[in-house]
Amino acid sequence: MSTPDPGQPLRPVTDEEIATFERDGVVCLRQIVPSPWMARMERAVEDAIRHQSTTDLSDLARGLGTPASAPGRFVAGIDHWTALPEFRAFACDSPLPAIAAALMRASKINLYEDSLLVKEPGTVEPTMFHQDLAYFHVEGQQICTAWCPLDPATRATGAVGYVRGSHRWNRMFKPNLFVSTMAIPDTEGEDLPDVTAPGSNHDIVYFELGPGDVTFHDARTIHGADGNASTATRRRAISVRYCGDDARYHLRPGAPRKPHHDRVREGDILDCEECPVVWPR
Ligand SMILES: O=C(O)CCC(=O)C(=O)O
Repeated sequence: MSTPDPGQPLRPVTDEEIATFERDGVVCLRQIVPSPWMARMERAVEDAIRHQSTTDLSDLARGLGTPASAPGRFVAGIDHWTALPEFRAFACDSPLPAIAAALMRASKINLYEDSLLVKEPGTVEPTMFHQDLAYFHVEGQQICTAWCPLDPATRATGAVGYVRGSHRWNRMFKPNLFVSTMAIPDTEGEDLPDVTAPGSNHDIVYFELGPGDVTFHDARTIHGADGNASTATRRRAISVRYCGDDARYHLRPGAPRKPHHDRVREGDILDCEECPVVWPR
């Protein structure tokens, strides 16, 4: 028997999955990432938490006035791929770029960034609903996030919820502080309404996932998550953000910048060392 290629999805993306992504702005792809990746990334995540600059978002939330009595922490980090070979391999060499290309009908995929999002058991901090695009210095229709859990993500442990169809609202909302609805100062856009408010009638879908499952959402799709109410189950996830052919740099006032953003000009194509082409390969 031949060994499966770790760069290939376990199965093809179906036409129905592509149609769902286009219609809903999110799709759940079950059992598509080969399990060796997940085992490899479990070790990499522990290394990143131990040695890298992750941010304790629970501390941030508590600084912003959230009561501080829970044992859990929401630990997050960004751009681990730039320093850690395992994260680079996951973002560049795993099946994720090919899946992003299929879903966005793109002939070329650039890596924009990765994020680590760990909610330890007993984390009270929700991930406030937000739109990823508001944080990205990029514009286009073909921009998405792959959200890959390393543990069971259930409603209790902090599964992500997505407002179906919100990618088509044609509205841009200010980015928030992730654990607070407070907007990042000096950013542009509308204030995001409370999409979970009783009577607001939004169609919010939560996918319960396990390792090997992935959701892909459009960068304009509004999404958020609860804390992790379990007493023993961690909720570790890696998000990888990809852009397709039509993406161009678009510098957004107030949104956090990466060092190379000082060198880019409005409308530039992304291709560069900091935003590498990862598909085709
Ligand atoms: O993991 C979370 O809690 C939120 C994830 C998210 O917002 C994202 O990956 O874009």
